[in-house]
Amino acid sequence: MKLVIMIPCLNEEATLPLVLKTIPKKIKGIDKIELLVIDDGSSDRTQAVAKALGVKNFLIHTANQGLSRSFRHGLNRALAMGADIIVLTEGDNQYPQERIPDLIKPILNGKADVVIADRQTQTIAHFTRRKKFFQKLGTKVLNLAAGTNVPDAISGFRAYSRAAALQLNPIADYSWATETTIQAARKGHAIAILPIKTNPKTRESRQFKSSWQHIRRSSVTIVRAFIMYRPYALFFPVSAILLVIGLVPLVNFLIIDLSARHPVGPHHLQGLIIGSILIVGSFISFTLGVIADLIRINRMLLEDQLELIKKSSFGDKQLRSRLVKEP
Ligand SMILES: Nc1nc2c(ncn2[C@@H]2O[C@H](COP(=O)(O)OP(=O)(O)O)[C@@H](O)[C@H]2O)c(=O)[nH]1
Ligand SMILES: [Mg+2]
Repeated sequence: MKLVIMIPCLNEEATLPLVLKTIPKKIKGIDKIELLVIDDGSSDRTQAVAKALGVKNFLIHTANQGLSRSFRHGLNRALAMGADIIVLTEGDNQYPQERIPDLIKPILNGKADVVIADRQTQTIAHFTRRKKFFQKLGTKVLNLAAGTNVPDAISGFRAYSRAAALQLNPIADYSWATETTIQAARKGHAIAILPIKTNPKTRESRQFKSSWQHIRRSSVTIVRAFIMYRPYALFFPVSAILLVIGLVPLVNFLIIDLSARHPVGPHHLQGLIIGSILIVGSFISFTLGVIADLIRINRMLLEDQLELIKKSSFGDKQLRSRLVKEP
């Protein structure tokens, strides 16, 4: 069993030594632990510091590409390194690396494919009330979209089994955490939760500069999650509501204006126009739902192919036997 611990870093020379120091050297059930530092265009001595402390594997972005891409590239590199389990932590020493053995336990025991550390955000002293509120709200809506029960949707301390990692394809620029949670759940991987206590803050979060930015980004992520994974849950209710609201003035027009009782007199053309617009809107929404659903199905097929391509290019041992077994 090989464990690859990946640490995305953007200028983390000051805190990376603390992270590396607290990573366990030996874990029961694991034969080999390898570290992978993802240097996302750092302008400081992150790489030199990591090298001096014994890190051998680097994935280097010569310019900053953002955490989402760092995560995606890192995941592929870890798979290519032959990881059976992949752990993700941060370079700012926010997470307690000493808990990695507990984090990977559900995967080692075959109980889960994804383990997400729960920061228990409601108890973190330096989080403002507003931050806590939106954290809670965002997590609730995400769970609704994903059909999960994850208490901390954006936690950056996670473990993935190889099987789960092969199936994750986050596409958005900043929402890899929520996206991969949804993808793992939708692909039928059990998700386990590990409650943790975060380390004292070493610096401000650079990902979330303000609550409003966080809300804006989370809203886009969640709407996109619905469109991508449960389009009918979004478009069909909208279509039904528009249909009902549109029918009222239209029926009213038909009864009043087309009935023989009022052959002349005031007409209700406004009703006809408004009703027609709403019903056309309802039809468009319904059609969008159908198209989005077809695209969702296509994406599933594409992802299956992508998984096979990844397996063959990462030299997965099981691939040949699986292909023989499943013609
Ligand atoms: N903010 C940010 N972090 C990055 C980037 N690329 C890699 N990282 C690393 O991703 C981790 C998360 O960033 P951080 O600022 O701690 O945000 P947090 O998730 O809110 O704690 C850190 O280890 C960073 O060094 C990037 O483009 N922006
Ligand atoms: Mg952090």
